[in-house]
Amino acid sequence: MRAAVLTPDQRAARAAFYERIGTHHMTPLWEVLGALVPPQPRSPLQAAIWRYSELREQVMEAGRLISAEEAERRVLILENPALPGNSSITQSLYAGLQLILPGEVAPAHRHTQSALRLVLDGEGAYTAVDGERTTMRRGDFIITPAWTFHDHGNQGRDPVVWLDGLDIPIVRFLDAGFAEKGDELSQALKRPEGDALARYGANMLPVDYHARPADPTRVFVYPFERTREALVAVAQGAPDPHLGHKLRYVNPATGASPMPTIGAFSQWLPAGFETRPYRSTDGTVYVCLEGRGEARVGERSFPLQENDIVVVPSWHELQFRADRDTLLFSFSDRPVQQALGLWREQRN
Ligand code: GTQ
Repeated sequence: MRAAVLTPDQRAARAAFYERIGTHHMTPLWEVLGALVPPQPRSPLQAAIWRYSELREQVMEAGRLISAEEAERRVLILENPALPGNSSITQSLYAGLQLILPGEVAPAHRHTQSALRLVLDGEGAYTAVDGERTTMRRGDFIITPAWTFHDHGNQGRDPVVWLDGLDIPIVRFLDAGFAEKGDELSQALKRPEGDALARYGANMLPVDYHARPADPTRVFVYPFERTREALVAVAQGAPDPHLGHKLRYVNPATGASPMPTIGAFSQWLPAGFETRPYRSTDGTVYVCLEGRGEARVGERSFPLQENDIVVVPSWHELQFRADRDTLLFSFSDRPVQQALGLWREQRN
């Protein structure tokens, strides 16, 4: 709406009109057009950090208050401070810290929401996806595609904590959520551990397997060891000024993101490196897996240590500084935006 000087009569006439059309469930576009069609994204979300060293105790306390079985999933949701009660960390994504104690089982279920896990603390737990287990090791990136049965268990001696990332807000927005429980607590195993990685993740595919473009990957674990090895090798070269050494995880059968709604990335920032200011339209969750440094988001600055989680809303300017060799995992809705022709980035 262009600013105009109104007489009191004009003002009153409009107010009365707005009230009258309100009874018909209508409202004037010209009062809200600027907010509906902004010149650039103005995310209502806040940049924020969750420091693992401060939160670990709270996660363990949850373990004393409720069992994994009773909770179904014992998770502390990471809520964006600007949207309390909304169970989301960005507009489109959910994140939470899940705990499973030795001997526990988180029962089998499936849902139309897609999930990723990034293992942070402790070893000896497993996730089973569609009848195959994978042992969870720190830094492993594990996915449970939409509508695949999954359960978690811990046969080791340590409490195990991982970060969950799900597309819950996307599915909620689309009113497309379905879920069901499995017949058993832990699903029966159909294949030995490592089967999917061997069949789909060794630069080969089963001879008669042809993925459709939007199919999620059958590789459901991306072992940290391999990720790290790749980044260290790549880091022999010159870093990108804005991104350091950054790779994206893919479905090896298609080259697309592992799951259609969530993109995931891993990046290496050499000690002493500082990234140039960068912004993109995909609000992103970063996890510091190794190293230490600082994330600057707009006017705010967050010191980063191992297992700290930072959310950077859409179109917020971001700079990292690495005080030591630093390895960051991140995830966002980038594949959704790219499929819709919406994704943009800006390098300053
Ligand atoms: O592990 O299946 O954080 O269904 C939220 C919903 C984890 C899971 C979450 C879930 C799960």
